Amino acid sequence: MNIAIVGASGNVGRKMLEVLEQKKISIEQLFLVASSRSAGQKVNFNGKEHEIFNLETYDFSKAEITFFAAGGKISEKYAEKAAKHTTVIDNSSFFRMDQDVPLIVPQVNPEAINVLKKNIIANPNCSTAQLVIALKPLHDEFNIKRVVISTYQSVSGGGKASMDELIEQTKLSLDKKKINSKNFTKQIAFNAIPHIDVFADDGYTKEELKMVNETKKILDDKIELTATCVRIPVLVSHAESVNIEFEKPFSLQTIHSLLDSAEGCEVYDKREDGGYITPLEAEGKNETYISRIREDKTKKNTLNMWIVSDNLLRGAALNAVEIAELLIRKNNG
Ligand code: 2RA
Repeated sequence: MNIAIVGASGNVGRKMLEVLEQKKISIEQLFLVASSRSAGQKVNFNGKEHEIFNLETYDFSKAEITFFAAGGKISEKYAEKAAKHTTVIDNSSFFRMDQDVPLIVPQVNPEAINVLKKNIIANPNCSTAQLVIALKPLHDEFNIKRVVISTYQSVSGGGKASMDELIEQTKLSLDKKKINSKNFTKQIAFNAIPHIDVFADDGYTKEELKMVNETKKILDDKIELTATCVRIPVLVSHAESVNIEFEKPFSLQTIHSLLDSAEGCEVYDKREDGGYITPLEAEGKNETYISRIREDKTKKNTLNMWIVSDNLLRGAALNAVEIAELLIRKNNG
């Protein structure tokens, strides 16, 4: 299998290399591709140096599978052209709601891979991926009616420059120096910003609309959802406070065991000091953690819980590589 990564020098591209090394997919040749700014740089993969190719002149027929992790504009410009020669797994939002492009979390809707009209598969938004992986086993059993989500999203969702800026702002703030935010709409250090991605006319942000629309596409169009997405001064991992109303009554014990046995999920819920998972602990882990599971006593058949996952892994690189594994299994019959 020959594999290519477009955006190999970015946050998600570099994570993909780490995941591919761990997964030990048998890769014959790996092609790393990026803009002219990074072209020519050398990157180590499995103990071997790989030179980064220039996207503008790269030949997409070199690899059977090509990951795109360079943002929506690059996917818009190059992915359909590339898909004539290679199966594209796209991490951007550009094709996610395209009816002819499956949007996949392998543990939730693997069957969607069977119809590949454009030879492009979309990877969901990070905050959606960790949500649906936890909702799926509960929806199968108790039928979800409505979900209310508040997110606590790390700055790595905004890229490497946002991570660097959080560190820089934190130092400036401790030194009582003036802060001019570049990658954030307000100071992020020691703050929380209720705004991720651009505003739509109805007052929701695009990040909030992505959570709603993508969850419906992946899991079930009938589920009603509403979200508030907030950026917090954490480097990696997104957390979500989630309120779920079911059609059927549930027991907390069944919720625990369904979540704990679901592939990709792990329950850590001790009802004591520190008996929950925080973003720092989820960093670098493949699991989506669920804690603080409790009944919402104000509404029938309703539950509260806390979901935490490494946004660069489940929300991006790991999910994309698992889609590739699914594709390879399908192609091998
Ligand atoms: C963010 N969800 O956290 C976005 C990244 N895809 O900004």
